[in-house]
Amino acid sequence: MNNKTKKLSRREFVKAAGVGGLSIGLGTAATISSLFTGTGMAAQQRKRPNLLLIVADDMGYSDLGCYGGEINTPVLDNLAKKGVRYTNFYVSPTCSPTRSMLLTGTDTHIAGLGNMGELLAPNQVGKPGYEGVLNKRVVTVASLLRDNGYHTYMAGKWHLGLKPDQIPHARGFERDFSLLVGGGSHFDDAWNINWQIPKCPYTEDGRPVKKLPKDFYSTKHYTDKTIQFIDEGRKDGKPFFAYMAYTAPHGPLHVPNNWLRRYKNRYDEGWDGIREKRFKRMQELGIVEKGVNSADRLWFLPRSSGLAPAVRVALGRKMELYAAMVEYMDDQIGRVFDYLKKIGEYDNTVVIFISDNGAEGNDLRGMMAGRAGTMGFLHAMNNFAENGHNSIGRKGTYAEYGPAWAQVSMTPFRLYKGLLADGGIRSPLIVSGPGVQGAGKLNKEAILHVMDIVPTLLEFADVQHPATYNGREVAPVQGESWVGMLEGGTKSPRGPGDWLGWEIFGNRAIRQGDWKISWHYEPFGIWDWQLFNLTDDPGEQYDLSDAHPEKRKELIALWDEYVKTNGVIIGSRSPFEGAKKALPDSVPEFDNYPPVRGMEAIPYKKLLELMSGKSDK
Ligand SMILES: [Ca+2]
Repeated sequence: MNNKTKKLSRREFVKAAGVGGLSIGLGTAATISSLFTGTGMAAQQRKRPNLLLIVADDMGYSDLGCYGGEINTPVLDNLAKKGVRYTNFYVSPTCSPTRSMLLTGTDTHIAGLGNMGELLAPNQVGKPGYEGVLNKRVVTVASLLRDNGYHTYMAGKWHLGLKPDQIPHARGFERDFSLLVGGGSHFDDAWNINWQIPKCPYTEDGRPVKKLPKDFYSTKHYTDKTIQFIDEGRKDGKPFFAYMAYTAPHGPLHVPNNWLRRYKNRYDEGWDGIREKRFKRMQELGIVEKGVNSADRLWFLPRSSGLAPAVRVALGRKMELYAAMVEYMDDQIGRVFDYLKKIGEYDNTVVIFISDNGAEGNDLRGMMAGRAGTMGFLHAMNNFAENGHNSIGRKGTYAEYGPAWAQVSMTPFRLYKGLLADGGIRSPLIVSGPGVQGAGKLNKEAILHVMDIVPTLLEFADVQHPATYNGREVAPVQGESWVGMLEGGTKSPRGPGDWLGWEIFGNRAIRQGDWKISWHYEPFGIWDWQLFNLTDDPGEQYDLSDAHPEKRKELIALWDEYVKTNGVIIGSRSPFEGAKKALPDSVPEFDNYPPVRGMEAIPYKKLLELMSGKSDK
């Protein structure tokens, strides 16, 4: 956003070069030469590529093998070898705001998700940009591509509105199989997390789905549907845009029965050791620089070595399920790639892979279920109550892996989903496909944003973003197209003066170049602005406000501009307003759990002896 100079789109550049000669194009040497090498040819002279946008739900920055994770993800690792990985790609810290920007290219406070619909504050209700659904001030990339000769398909999570004029079918998707809400059971029982809509609503081709098939598992079904849609639409030779919005690995942690033991005992050692190993691999891969530190373990979390072995195994079990969900998704993405290879379309498909927000460290089930006696509590007790060590992962259970493992998934960053430290908003990004130069490389220079994806897809498809759509004015794109960068002309679509902004639940942040300011409710921040240098300190551990007061001031001025440009209304209530009271100031009184002697838990027999006074040791 906020580019000082207007950039020419590929189409404008080709036109300018053709009419007035190369001198008026003022493009880079590489862009000019691409005119002659063929990568920048006008639409009519080249085949428009298929566009495949794959989104994971709540997956962490460092989970994939190609980002340093120990989870087995050969398909995405291979995609990274064929394409380019980016280390500075940003999303919103929660689901629906990211999706609003992903599909419209403009800020979430304009697109209708200024706040999540489920969590609107009283002073935001009824205000423009706070509809809680994708509003009519924006047009989706699906509508524009559909109107310009693309088939448009979606399978997976929508989370941008339930009513007939708000669903994927009404917002540009010719065919869809969609979960309309934020998340729930991954199986055919379809329990929603949210008691207000007890069963998850799904649509297929715009019509409500009455019953899911008995063997339904989210990731598998969305993959089947994507392949089916592409297959049924390919006769006419039109290119496709497919949006695969997986719900993995969003809670509840559910995996097909034959995947339940896939990572058995792989996480018994606990989070600290796994996190250290990830960090080391990330440095070896060049994802993070040698010589920088990762964020400290969050102040309210115990060292994993202080846990009794049986407790470590029980908590590691949750990470086993999470890892299995991620690998299963990777495996299913492989099915789509295999299918595209079989029909000869793989090499003509631009693939973009991202996660929609940071890994989930909040107790979502707790937030939804609330306290005993509430409807949410009854709903959770009734449908997600069986959560023993041997049951989790199966239908009817609700497990999440909690903040300690979320921190592992977000190595080396601080915090996680819902918050504006980079642990909430940094995502992996892999881009591959025709014209993408630099196979296997890492790009660490470009600071990219999820709003960039719409202008990128439109430029690949040679479609202009309009000022009006169906007679109504639509908000302009704020993102920057990556096509010039992908084709090797530039390192980044943004210059040193460009910046990005965020606000949700009253927390705020601005990033410009190496610098970031953020404002968080206590105890996640200090209820005031803090200044960080992300290049030296990606874990946001050192507040440089006192050392660089001028820089802090400059970035606060950008925040004011962000509020003005996007109509931000700080909520009168925030889900984080009580966090200071809810979280302890430090690791709760003991470091060992359960109470241990040395590293041994107290055996039950010993406990009985202690209780009966037969022993005092
Ligand atoms: Ca999400």
